[in-house]
Amino acid sequence: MSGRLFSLPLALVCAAMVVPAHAATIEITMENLVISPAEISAKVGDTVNWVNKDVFAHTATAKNGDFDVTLPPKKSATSVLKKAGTVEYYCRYHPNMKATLKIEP
Ligand SMILES: [Cu+2]
Repeated sequence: MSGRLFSLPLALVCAAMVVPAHAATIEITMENLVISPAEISAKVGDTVNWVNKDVFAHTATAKNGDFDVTLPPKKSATSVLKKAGTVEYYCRYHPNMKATLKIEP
C-alpha cells in the first residue's frame, strides 16, 4: 500500500522532465519591412516563432541555406534550430530586410 502512495509524486516529476528545461521559444517579428529583433541569440533545440504582421509575404532565408521559411501575409510559422552557428538571413522578396540569428550549441 505504501508503495502505491509514493508512485504518484514520482510520476509527476518524470512528466515534468520530458521537456528539456533549456528549450525555449523565441519570437521574431516582421512588421513594416523590418525584422525585429535584428540580432538575437538562441540555442540548438530552441524553437523560432516567425510572425509576419505585414499584409504581404516575407521569407526568412538563411544565407548558408540552413532554413528557408515562407510567411504568407498575417501568418506565423515555427522552426526548430538544429545547428549551431551565426546565421545571417534575409527576405527573398525584400532583400534589404536582414537580420542575424546566433545559435549556441
Ligand atoms: Cu519580405
